[in-house]
Amino acid sequence: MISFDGTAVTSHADFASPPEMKNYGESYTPPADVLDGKFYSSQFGFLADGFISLDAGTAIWIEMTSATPGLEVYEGGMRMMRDMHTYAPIFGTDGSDTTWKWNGMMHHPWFAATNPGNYSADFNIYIGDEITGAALSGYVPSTVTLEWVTVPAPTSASILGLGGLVGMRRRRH
Ligand SMILES: [Cu+2]
Repeated sequence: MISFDGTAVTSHADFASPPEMKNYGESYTPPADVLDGKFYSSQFGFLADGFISLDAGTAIWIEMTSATPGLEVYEGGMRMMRDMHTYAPIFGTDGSDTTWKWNGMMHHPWFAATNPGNYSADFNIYIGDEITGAALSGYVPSTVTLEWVTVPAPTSASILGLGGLVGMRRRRH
């Protein structure tokens, strides 16, 4: 949840326990195939907490300032609009910029990792030049930390509950 009062950015993450990054052992059609063979989660999303009014020429930028090695991030969007997700690497993944301009819309990035473990990432959310992302003086940034835990690839027995079997048959026919 991100808010801005004209001077200060504030942010907070609501989670009782770190969400799970799961490896479903599936293959996806490009560009979503960046998640193949990985643990991943899109549970966290950047969301405006109330109305945000920005000064002309400024934007809200989100920088990943540090993260557990091996954590990857890909551009997502609204969870219901998966077809619109670019899956482009962001926040330093694959040499991408560590900063990312947020357009104020709900955005669930895809957080992924190849190796099991506990992951966390620290973000600095600040007001910057809308073109360059350079931080602007006179504004107060906010930091937030997100965490995940990986869970093992489910066995075929646990994936295929009765509902799963029915779903698969329908898709095949
Ligand atoms: Cu959402």
